[in-house]
Amino acid sequence: MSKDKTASKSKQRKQEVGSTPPYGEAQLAAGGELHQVAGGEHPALTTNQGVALSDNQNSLRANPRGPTLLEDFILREKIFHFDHERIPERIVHARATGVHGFFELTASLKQYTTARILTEVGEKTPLFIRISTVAGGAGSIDTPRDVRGFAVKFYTKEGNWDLVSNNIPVFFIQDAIKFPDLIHAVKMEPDRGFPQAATAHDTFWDYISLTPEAMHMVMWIMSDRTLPRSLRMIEGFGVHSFRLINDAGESTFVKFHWRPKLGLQSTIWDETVKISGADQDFHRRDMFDAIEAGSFPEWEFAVQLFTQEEADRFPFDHLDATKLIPEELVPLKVIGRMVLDRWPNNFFAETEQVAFCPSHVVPGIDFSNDPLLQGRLFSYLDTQLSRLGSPNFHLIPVNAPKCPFSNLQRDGHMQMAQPKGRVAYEPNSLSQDSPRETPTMGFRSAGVSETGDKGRIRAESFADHYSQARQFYRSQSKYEQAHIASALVFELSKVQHLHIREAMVGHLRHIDQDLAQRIAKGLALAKMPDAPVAAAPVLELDPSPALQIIGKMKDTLQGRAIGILIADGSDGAAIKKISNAATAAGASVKIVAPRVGGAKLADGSTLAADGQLAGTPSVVFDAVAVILSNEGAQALMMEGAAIEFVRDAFGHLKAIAADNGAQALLKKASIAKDAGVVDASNAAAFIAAAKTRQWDREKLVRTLA
Ligand code: HDE
Repeated sequence: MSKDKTASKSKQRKQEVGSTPPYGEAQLAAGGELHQVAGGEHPALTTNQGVALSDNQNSLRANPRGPTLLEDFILREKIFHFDHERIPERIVHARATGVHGFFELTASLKQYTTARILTEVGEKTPLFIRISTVAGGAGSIDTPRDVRGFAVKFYTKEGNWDLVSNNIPVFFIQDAIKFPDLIHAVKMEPDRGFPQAATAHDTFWDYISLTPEAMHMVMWIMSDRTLPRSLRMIEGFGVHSFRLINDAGESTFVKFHWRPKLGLQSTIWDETVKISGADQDFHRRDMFDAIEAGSFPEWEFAVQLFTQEEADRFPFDHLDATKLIPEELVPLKVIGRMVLDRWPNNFFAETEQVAFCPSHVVPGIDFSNDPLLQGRLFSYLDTQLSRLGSPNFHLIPVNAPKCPFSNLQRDGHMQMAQPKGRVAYEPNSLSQDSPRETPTMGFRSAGVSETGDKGRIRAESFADHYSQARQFYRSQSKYEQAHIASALVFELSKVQHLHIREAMVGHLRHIDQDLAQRIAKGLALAKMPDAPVAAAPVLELDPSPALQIIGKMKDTLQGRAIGILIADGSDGAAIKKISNAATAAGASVKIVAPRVGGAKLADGSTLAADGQLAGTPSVVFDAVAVILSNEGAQALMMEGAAIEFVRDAFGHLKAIAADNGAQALLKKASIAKDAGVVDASNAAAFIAAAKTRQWDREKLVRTLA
């Protein structure tokens, strides 16, 4: 039989399967595979050269059961493109969530800067933000104990400004030359390829124990700051000092801060571990859901402004990225707001290909001499070339400025622009419209004079490694101190080498003797290790309450989630009462039932569930209600997931509302009554308790260091 005949025969064998959704116009072929046909709103499927495909289910074969032909350019192009779909992931900050939004200036900094984004009140500047974890690969979980990157690209009228920040205001190291070692130490150990996205291993703590300048950052990463409840509830910090320059050419130092409108909120460690199992995309999904629901996350943008003379009086060097400037010393001035309101069209095109560089600043903003920042100014451009493969990465839509831009740079891989004319140099006399300099408005650096001897010398003013670590620890509430201590015990218990555990406890002695003792006890050390020599005396700095999380939590259900566990026979009115009260308080409400189709309520109606019990544990909620009939409770008492639902809510210090029927389940889970365990009929009491966490309960549910 000729090939032509085979082809026409197989065509004849296709049968129409109708034009109903979700198939659309479709045919079933003889092999049983479905062919969806272009038409209506569906355009023709083509190759990248625009050639329409007649069949996207079968490669070209010599005969129906024969070898595939090399001439099949359609197969070749499709698989070729697929094989190259991945680009190198970021060496750090590979895992992230990206969102579009805008910045609106509410107070002008005209006195300090010429940057129009900081002087034109009411002006809305589009932006793209990418919030990341640091250590894990692109496919790692959203919720390891880790710093969060907080990188914002402002598409200003004067060019792109990238403020590439973290959710912690200090950093591990003082000098860029140490960064590759720090990252090699925290990443999975090279011989064994684990652990993924975790600091709790020998190489990380080995490096840290030999790097006293990291101690302040260690206090921050051991706090619950690294366990955010939501990316909508974290702060952002530019970390380094930058400079603002005004039209007289005068410069002022500035630190940048982002403060979440929903308040700061973290989870606790046991909860985080369980969230990681329940939903690996917990933060990405949370952000997606919020944007989809039109509940747009918002941050205040604030600055700390100070002069060289003021900086000279600080008891630390502001050029040292392991130091922060307490708000009590230099208050924050709120100058604007950021609203995130649009999810990207395509994760890869935008979140993956967005390229941030701290060196992207606009006229009126300049750098300080912070040696970490100086190293970053070099590093990021380099990384974009290796990831995106071309010096033309600025032409990718998410990276391109939204203001006009033109220069005489030409060519290179993946050039998308088509510059006209014969002139690609400057100065020139042959072109009437080629780009030229802008002496008054163009970018200018601060006129700072530099003196001193060249050399590899760390300034003595960088030598104090413990004072701000102590200040941070002592500024925390007792609950937060216990969490820091317990995190240290947890992490160091995962370290196999005793001498590393001991070295860390030695450092802690400089920070706080009581803390060192708690850790030594938690690790069952035989004796208290010696403290290492401190390069500078440790100062008693005033406590800074602004460094707490609990103090910055808001008593609110805005942006939070309530889960209501029901089963067959539950009381519909009781469910409605809790649900209405929670919704009125700003929470989103989800019904959880043993079957996703829902439960048959006492009145015979069916209430659909948003989540099935086994896949929707209480860790994904901020507070829970349990509404059960006696029979429903009896059934759920046999269900491990139901017992854990209430036991975990209790263990994670959350409010629980329970009706009469649900009491049996609470009893089975050994839940003792306290201020956070309320009767479901008292919706107001439940809402009040749900807005906070029951910190005093914690001593009953776990041993903290
Ligand atoms: Fe980064 N950092 N970093 N970093 N960093 C990168 O750039 C680097 C540092 C931060 O969402 C990389 O595009 C060096 C401090 C964020 O795409 C890389 C040093 C702070 C992001 C790089 C630092 C940050 C990065 C990896 C020491 C807080 C994610 C991929 C001198 C202020 C940006 C990339 C995004 C990403 C280098 C230290 C924040 C390799 C050499 C301090 C938020 O270029």
